[in-house]
Amino acid sequence: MRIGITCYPTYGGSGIVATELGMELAARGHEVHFITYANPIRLDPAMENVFYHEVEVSTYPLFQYPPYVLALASRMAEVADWRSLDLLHVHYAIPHSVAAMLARQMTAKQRRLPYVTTLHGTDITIVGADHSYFGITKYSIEESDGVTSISDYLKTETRAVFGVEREIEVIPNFVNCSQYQPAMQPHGGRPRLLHISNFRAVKRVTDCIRILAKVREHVDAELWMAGDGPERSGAESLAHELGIDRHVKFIGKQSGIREILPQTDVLLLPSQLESFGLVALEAMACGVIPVSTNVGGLPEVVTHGKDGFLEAVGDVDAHAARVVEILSSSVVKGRMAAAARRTAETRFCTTRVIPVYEAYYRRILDQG
Ligand code: GMT
Repeated sequence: MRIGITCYPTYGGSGIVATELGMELAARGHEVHFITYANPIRLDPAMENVFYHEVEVSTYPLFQYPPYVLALASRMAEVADWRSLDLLHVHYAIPHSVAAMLARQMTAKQRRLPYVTTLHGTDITIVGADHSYFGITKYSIEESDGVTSISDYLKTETRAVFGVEREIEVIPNFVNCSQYQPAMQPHGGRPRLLHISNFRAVKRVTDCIRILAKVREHVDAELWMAGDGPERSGAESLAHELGIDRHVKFIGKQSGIREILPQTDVLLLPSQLESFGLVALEAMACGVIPVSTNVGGLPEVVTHGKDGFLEAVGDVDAHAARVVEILSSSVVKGRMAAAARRTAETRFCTTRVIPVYEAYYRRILDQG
């Protein structure tokens, strides 16, 4: 198949899923065309069967807001025409689904160009639900030739928020279990907690600092904070206030997260909401145990007490107690790390999930 993929190319789970999906499809012999405003961070553009088409958004003094959707739709239609694309697959409904809908209309005389929209989270729960985008988001979802959601939770939420009745296929996020592997040897340093995110309010990054402070009452642990965003300076100040800044390392944005994960023991994910929690899955594949919140799609990924822990949002005492429970017993840690790896392998490996996407594309193409 010849597939056009559009996503947010910067840091963020939806762009990562789209990029990894594209590369996996390319490795299976499909021709994959990324149509984005910048090179997606995890994309290896030198890869066989992968092509990158930049969307240029020119501006003009008259425009208070440069019309990105129009530039994207034009580029999608152009690439579809030049490279005879079979379909477009857009990640994150806003505004990609609308651009794909326009591209489908623009090319309708020459070819059928169906588009699949994958819903990731805040495109439904926050941005799409906002009054200013509600109508167009609902319309572009209903118009899509196929709609997928990364969890059952998000499917249910989409129905509830938008009242859409159309079919929504749940295809979970995935991890490449050969690339994401547990460490061969224990890392040898102090027990190490890790948090990875875009440091937005929804991630509750200061909870990580409070959790570490409580954990340190029992275990000499340290915390690595990977990523960057608006809440970083607040987290740094809190670490200083609590007198634990020596034990917290802000390591910034990281593109090689699969090298970092195996050097850690526990992943902290105290988010207010996660429709899936891709980072929890990537951690589990590396045998790193997630201690996260019991929200959104996380219970579809983590089984409480077996391959991780799920606690209430904001209950830092409970999160800290779980971390101490893991770090205080090599038996508990070993059992849960192995279970986490097994969950990733048996339910979420690329070898299982990518064929589901391929079959879904074929179904959409066969409907034409
Ligand atoms: O909503 C966001 O935080 C952005 C979005 C993204 O594009 O990074 O994240 C969502 O998609 C990820 C990949 O499918 C999921 O793992 C995240 O759980 C989801 N975030 C939320 O639902 C808050």
